[in-house]
Amino acid sequence: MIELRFLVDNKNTVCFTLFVALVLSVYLLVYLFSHTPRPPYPEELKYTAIDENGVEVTRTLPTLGKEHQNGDDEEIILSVVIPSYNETGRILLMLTDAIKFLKEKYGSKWEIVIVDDGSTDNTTQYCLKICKEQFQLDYRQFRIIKFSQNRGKGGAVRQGFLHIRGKYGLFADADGASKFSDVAKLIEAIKTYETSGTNGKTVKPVVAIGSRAHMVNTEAVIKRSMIRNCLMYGFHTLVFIFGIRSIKDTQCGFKLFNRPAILKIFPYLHTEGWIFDVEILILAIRKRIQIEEIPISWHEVDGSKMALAVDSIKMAKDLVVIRMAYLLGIYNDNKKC
Ligand SMILES: Nc1nc2c(ncn2[C@@H]2O[C@H](COP(=O)(O)OP(=O)(O)O)[C@@H](O)[C@H]2O)c(=O)[nH]1
Ligand SMILES: [Mg+2]
Repeated sequence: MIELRFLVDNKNTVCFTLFVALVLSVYLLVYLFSHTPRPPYPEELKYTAIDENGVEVTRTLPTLGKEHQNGDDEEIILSVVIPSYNETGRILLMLTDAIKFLKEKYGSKWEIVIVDDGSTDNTTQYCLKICKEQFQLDYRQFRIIKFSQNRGKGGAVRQGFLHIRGKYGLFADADGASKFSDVAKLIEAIKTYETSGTNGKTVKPVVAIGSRAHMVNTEAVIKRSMIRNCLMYGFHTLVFIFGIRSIKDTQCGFKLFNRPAILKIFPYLHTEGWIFDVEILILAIRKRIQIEEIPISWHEVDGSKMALAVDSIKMAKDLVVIRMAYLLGIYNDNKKC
């Protein structure tokens, strides 16, 4: 009898030890794969632009929340952050569309911040040239942050958002896949929900994300390669399993935030790769920030920078890491990165 008891106790101890070892290994693994954005190099805290005299200048970037401290204090309604990696071939069309809309809608109360993520095709010089010669814009409307080393789309968008001045901030892809004027729909959606209180003044954090979910059976999606569509469905399933169930299109590169939402999300964002959109949404959900998904126009543009196989595997891995890191407390949504 005593021997039997000893065996059972021993079995329980072994099971318990195995369980603890498993939890520790998972923790260690997630910890090892978790990500902290690298601190910006000094040159990444500056922007390049054209001054009033048509001369190229490099100046210190304003800091989110403290932008009035360095005299950068014009009223800006909409800031547009464009992550750009080797975009000399695609960005002109996007900028033409965006600038036309911004001028008509907001006069001079807008800015574009291009984040050149270590391009090797002179994206910065190309953008400065068209900004000066084609659009005649100066530093009040058009700024470029140049990274000396590639960080990934998430890292570029994060760095851009930490240095904008607008009441609203949009990030949009450089390929012009979305119709820029659809930003008006996103702003309307945010305006509907952001004020609260009887005086209608308290501004709540709200996010409006462009969505292509209504296009699933349209030619724009069917025209994409079968492999890309398969990977897209696989990815959506994984996103669903790992916790985002209320949002149909997490990956659309056209998302708008009001200022309270920007302050609650971007300083806390860890992910610098393609999957950063999912972390933005996880943070918004955890912080009970309202998210509105708005159907927008979208078309496939050639020249994608995604390496389908490698980037898909990386995205799947990063998705699991983000989810687990929040679950295990490795990522803390109240600690700035
Ligand atoms: N910052 C940064 N942006 C990138 C990188 N790769 C792509 N992008 C930008 O992300 C946006 C979407 O890229 P794209 O290649 O069109 O991706 P797809 O539409 O998902 O196929 C574009 O504005 C790109 O310039 C990168 O490594 N770093
Ligand atoms: Mg694209």
